[in-house]
Amino acid sequence: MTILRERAARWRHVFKLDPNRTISDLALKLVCNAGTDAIIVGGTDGITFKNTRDLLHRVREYGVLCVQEVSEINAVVPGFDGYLIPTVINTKEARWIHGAHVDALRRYGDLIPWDKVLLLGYTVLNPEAKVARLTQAETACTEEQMVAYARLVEHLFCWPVLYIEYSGRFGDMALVDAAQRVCRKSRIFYGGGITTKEQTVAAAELADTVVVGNLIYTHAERAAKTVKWVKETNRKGDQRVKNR
Ligand code: 1GP
Repeated sequence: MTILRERAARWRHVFKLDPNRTISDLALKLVCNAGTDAIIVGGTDGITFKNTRDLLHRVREYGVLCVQEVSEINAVVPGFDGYLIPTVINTKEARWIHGAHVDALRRYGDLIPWDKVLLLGYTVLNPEAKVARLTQAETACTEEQMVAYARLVEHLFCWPVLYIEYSGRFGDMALVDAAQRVCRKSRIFYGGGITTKEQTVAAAELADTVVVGNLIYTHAERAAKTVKWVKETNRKGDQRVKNR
C-alpha cells in the first residue's frame, strides 16, 4: 500500500465534501467521476460519526480515493483511504495547534495507522469563515508574514503541506506566490472561493494542489469542470514533485 504522503505528492486537484451539507446523488456522481485526485470528507461544524460514515458509503460507489479530514475525534470513521490532520499556524490558541492532537493521541495513539496519516499546516485567512472564528485565527497577512509561515513549515517544522485557506472567498494569489517561492519540499494547498475558470487557473498556476468545496453545492457541473482546468494548467516555476 502506498503511504498517503506519497499519494498526496501527486494531487493537483481535490474536492472537499462536507458531511453536514446535503448533496444530491447527481451532484455526487458528477464530482466523483470528474477525474479529481481525491475527495476530502470534512468540515468545521456538525460533523458526526454517522454523517461522515454515510457520506463515505455514498462516495464508495465510485472508484475515487477518499480521505477524511479529522476535526472531531469522535467522528473518525474506519475505512477511509487516509486521514488528514489539520493544525493551525496563525492562531495563538494552543488547542488548534497541538492541544486537541495530544488529547487524541493519549486516547488512540496505539491505534493510528501512521502510513495513512498526513498533517496539514493551515493558515486560515478569511476572517468571515467559520473556521477562522472557531480557531481565533489571526487572518491579517502580508507577503512577508506568509513567507515566514512558509519557512516555518518548510525549514523548521519540516511539514509536508502548507494549506492556504480562504474558505468561502477567493484569496490573495500574491500570498500563494510568496509561499511557493520558499517551499521546495512542502506542498502548497490552496482552497477558497473558486467559482470561475480564471480563478481555477490562477490558483493552479501557483499552488501544488487546488481544493474546491463550496462550488460543488451551488454549481456541481462547473465544479466538475475545475478538474480539467487544473489539470490543463502547469504550475509556474520548479516542476519537481514535492514529497518530503
Ligand atoms: C474549504 O479550502 C476549502 O476548506 C475550499 O474552499 O469551500 O470556498 O471552495 P471553498
